[in-house]
Amino acid sequence: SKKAFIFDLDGVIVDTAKYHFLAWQKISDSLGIEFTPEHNEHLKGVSRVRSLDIILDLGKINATQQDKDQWLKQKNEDYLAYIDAMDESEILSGVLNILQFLKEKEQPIALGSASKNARPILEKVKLIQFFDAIVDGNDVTNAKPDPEVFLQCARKLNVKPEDSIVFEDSVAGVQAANIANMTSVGIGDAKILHEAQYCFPDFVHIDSSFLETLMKK
Ligand code: G16
Ligand code: MG
Repeated sequence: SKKAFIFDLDGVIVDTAKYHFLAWQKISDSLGIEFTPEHNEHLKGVSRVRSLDIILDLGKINATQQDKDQWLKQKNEDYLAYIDAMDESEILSGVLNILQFLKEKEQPIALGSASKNARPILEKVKLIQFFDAIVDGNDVTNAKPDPEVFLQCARKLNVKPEDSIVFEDSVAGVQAANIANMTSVGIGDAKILHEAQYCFPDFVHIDSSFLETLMKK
């Protein structure tokens, strides 16, 4: 039977976290806030607006909405300059194989991301044609772990939540999939993603027999 295969973007299809980091670091530096790669871990899967608030909290900075809007605009402009330089070489290992396999098996595929820049990124790395539905930061009001983003994906694909499979690298995203009553597959460290029903270090470790098992369920 047909299952919905739903992919997160950052940390699952491409590693854009490094570009978010560089763009946030520039803002932090200009404000005299120390912002480390470790701090950046807490911004994964978190919206742009919420990310700025977390950084300002770090520096104990109170800012006007006008200032915040300016920094958000600057951050996105810098981030988009990195995105503009992306190409297919930035697709994470094993991702292309999995997408091709699922297409051959005529399984519906969706993207479920918090990013407002998801479409241009998929276009840059030339993967957009694989996706039957895209739900991103422009479509949802409630951030992960709220299941809204993944439930919208299933609805668009006309598949029941319980027949949907989510690939996620963030704890909040795994929780969102579980709350949605979907099968959660963690991509990353199994200790961190212990709430996921299955976990793999990357897509290279996911073989076709595992995917076929999911399809038969
Ligand atoms: C991604 C990143 C987050 C980023 C968010 C919003 O989420 O993990 O760090 O803050 O999108 O991105 P933008 O500023 O482009 O709207 P995901 O859900 O793809 O992992
Ligand atoms: Mg992610």
